Amino acid sequence: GIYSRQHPEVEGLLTSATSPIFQQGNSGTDQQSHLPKVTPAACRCDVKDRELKFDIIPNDHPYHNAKNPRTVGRANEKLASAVEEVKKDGRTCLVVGGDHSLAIGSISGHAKTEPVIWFDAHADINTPLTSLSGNMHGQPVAFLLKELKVSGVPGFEWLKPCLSAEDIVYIGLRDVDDAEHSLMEDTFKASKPIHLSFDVDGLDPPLTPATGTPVPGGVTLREGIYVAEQLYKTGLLSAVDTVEINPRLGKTQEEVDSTVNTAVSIILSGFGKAREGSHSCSY
Ligand code: 5AB
Ligand code: MN
Ligand code: MN
Ligand code: MN
Repeated sequence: GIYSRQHPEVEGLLTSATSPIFQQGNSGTDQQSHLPKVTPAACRCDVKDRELKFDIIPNDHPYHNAKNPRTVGRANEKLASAVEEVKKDGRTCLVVGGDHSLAIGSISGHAKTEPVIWFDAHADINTPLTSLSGNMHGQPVAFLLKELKVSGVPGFEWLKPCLSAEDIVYIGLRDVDDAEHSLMEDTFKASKPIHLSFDVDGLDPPLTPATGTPVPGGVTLREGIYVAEQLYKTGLLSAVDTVEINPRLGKTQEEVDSTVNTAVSIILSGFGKAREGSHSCSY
């Protein structure tokens, strides 16, 4: 998105303060008291607030395994128009939710379809047919993807899927349902060979102290291994660099060992070594 540092203009859409819709799992918990007030003073932004109110649609029975489809669908329709207006004014849009089903409206309203970074432990790519929980917050990606062609859901007649698989980057995934695994396998088919150039200083410095230019606050070992594992699972990893490992820079034998051991675990993961307890799946 475009965000001007000199004259940041932010428009905040508060979606959950007065409405049970978009709350975690649509469970109706009151999150209002936990919401920080976004003030111009806090971030030196020119903030324009607006609060959206949503209708609860009566007799909103499930569509397959999608709960409250009409209520969530109409609310998202409203949110999409609000986001669209904010973007027409050239402002940066901040939506404070609320559960993740609101991404359907928010991303649709953003329409220009910038790449989306989906930062989440979950893939949220269940469809009304695959979801085991029935919760809409586990389904927004499926609703947004052109490839999945989710249709016929009452309340979502307005929705035109606006994302292609190549527009989404997932970060943080670590709890993906079996059905989601299969959907992702079919949808996010990479086709070109992949080159991984892995600089160990991307990891948190205590993991690889024997490196030349450490920077505080990096990726955890678990996260690094996860990246390597996922790349292995694509079957397309055709070259790997592991760089900036410099045993001479270790101040103690322990520092040298931890650096080397960390690099070795990343390499092994990139070449198919499975962790204990890692999700068994078809790829
Ligand atoms: B959240 C689960 N995959 O579909 C499902 O928090 C969890 O927006 C969804 O990422 C989690 O209910 C949804 C089991
Ligand atoms: Mn959630
Ligand atoms: Mn989510
Ligand atoms: Mn999640």
